[in-house]
Amino acid sequence: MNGKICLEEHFAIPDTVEFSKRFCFPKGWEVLKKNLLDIQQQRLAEMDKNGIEVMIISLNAPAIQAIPDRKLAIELSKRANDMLAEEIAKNPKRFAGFAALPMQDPDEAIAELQRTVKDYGFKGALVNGFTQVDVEDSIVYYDLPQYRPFWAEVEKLDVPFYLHPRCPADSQQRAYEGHPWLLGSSWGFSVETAIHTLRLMGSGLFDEHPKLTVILGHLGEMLPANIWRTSHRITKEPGPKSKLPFSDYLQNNFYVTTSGNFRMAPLMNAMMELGSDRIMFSSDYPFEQVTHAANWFDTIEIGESERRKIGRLNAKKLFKL
Ligand code: GRE
Ligand code: ZN
Repeated sequence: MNGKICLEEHFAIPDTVEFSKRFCFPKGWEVLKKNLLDIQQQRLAEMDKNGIEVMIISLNAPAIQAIPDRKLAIELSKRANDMLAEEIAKNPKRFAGFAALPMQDPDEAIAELQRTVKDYGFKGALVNGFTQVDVEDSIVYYDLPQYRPFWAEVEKLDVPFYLHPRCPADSQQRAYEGHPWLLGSSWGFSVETAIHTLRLMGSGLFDEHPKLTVILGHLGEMLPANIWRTSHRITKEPGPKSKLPFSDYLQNNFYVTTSGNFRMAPLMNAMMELGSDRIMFSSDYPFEQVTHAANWFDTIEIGESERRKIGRLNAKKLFKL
């Protein structure tokens, strides 16, 4: 399919690129590093080859969220966003961007989102899970009260917030001991992101801000398969503050992308739980190959109108492209 739009696609700046080193086999690092730092060469060639018209680019993970020093987190977010804006300006028909945000300081996060949306035309924000604040051993989730003004601004600006994975915090890794291969994108990423999402839902965030849009990658981080049961099995006091079954939030406030999950069964879960209007094609380049994502998506047995929606039209509408 030509004219595809994809939106979980990463780059790095020299200050953040090393954060990605632990996520690949040592022999793959030089190529991954090169592809993270490149925008106009290899990346564009991959897009041309695979029928991608527009790529919305975001900073690598966990980067800003794993910098406890507020001042440095603020400074690096700005640097990354400025560099991304410069690259987009070289080819604005093909590239767009999501802001990296210093969630360590909610007011600064608001200011940076406003700046990048208004001055640079960024399409929203992509944030890599919980943030460490002030000390290394800290885990701050965005359902906490200090983030309510931030969410109000996201809703007001009418831009989506992409909740991207990171690994569970060091202090939360006992279940993974002796099995480090489980920690990253193979499993830990999804568990961590799913819990964060359920915290947001259970905090009543989407009752307070019903127009908020959150995007999840990897076909919903396993949530579409389990969301009914999660609501159904809540038997603890105090329960969630939310008013609706969690599946309602998934259908009203969420989109999922196909990033890094090129498989029919989880796509079907997402289609049945959210509907094909709320699914968008993505690859997760350069951690995945655009060719792999596109070859899968272009040939799976779904209706052609669904392929058009998921491959292009849903994103076009959501991001006003
Ligand atoms: C991602 O950004 O989704 C990612 C990483 C590291 C490894 C795999 C992966 O940041 O998909
Ligand atoms: Zn990703």
